[in-house]
Amino acid sequence: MTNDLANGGAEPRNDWTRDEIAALFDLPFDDLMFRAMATHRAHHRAGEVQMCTLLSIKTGGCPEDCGYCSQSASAETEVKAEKLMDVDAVLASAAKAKEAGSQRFCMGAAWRNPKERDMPKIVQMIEGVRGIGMETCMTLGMLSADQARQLADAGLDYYNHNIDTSPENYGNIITTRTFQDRLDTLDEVRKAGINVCCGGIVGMGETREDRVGFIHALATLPRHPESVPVNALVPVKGTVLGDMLAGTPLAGIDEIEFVRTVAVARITMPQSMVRLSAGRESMSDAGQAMAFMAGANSIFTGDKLLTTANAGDNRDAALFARLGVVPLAGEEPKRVMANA
Ligand code: SAM
Ligand code: DTB
Ligand code: SF4
Repeated sequence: MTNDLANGGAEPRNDWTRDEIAALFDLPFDDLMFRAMATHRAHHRAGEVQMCTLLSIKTGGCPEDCGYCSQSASAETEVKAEKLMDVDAVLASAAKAKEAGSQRFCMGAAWRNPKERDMPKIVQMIEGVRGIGMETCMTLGMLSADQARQLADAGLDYYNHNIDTSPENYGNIITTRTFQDRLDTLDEVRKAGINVCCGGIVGMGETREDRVGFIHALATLPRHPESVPVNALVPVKGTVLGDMLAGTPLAGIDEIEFVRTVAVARITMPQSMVRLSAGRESMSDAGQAMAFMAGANSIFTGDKLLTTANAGDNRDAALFARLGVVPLAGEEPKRVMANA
């Protein structure tokens, strides 16, 4: 296996093979953790965790059929379809998040793709949130080249668009779009010069081989995503996967296997921010501590994700104090060059 430690601060690799990634997953847990910690320390300040806050700016009624999602019109959940929020309400929410110590404000819409009539409001939201001094992230579904350009011109720092799982497993989870559709939008985002936030979900009943394929797909993108969210499925009643996996503490994955996934993401994408995303609410403090040790260096703060509950500021503050973890000191967002 190639020695990623010898790589030090050098350029990350994009030529990982599936076998190399499978071999990382197979390592004895302490060896895997040792390598992940060493990689983390070579590229990041250990013990610092970035704080991001989510807001659902357009909730529910989504035409896509993602089997995990409370907001799909095909799911029978308690989430009601709402209109796109007003700009002022979004900015008030961002200001509150900033006051609570959050660095990045991530706005999510339950759309297959944004419509042209929505774009002026979206642009105002980006400009307004940047105006209060926060990094901006949006996740609005598929984008055309022109929409990606409009978002870039408004100053959007990051676009979140997840590949969610391995290419082989994708069709078992979502049928209304393809894995290639996701790659196409990621390409438009890159070409527009917006930083990429791209990850997925584990604990959806996938195999280890699917987790290998998921990390392999991310780590062999032409350029690694600047942010890699690793979500654990939050099982929501009325969704296909929620109903299938309800009642198990961390849905379909145990904490050790979850931490292994974080560690392999850290080793293969050394410069990326790896976000311990959905699912923290049902994780033990020890599980979260291991995930930070494995190289996770970003979280979602606050009581709510998009539609489901999150660990909350009090629990996070208590955990950070016990672990000696501090919020990442604010840094100017790095803008990437188009086609770089
Ligand atoms: N509609 C847009 C899209 O799908 O691209 C943006 C919003 S969507 C809710 C953002 C991401 O949240 C999904 O790609 C998925 O990875 C994650 N997500 C959604 N529901 C989840 C759940 N129940 N548990 C864990 N992650 C979830
Ligand atoms: C991501 O990977 N996780 C966030 C964000 N990107 C948009 C969303 C998590 C959603 C969890 C389920 C919910 O609250 O509806
Ligand atoms: Fe729609 Fe996004 Fe939910 Fe899929 S994950 S149903 S695209 S909101």
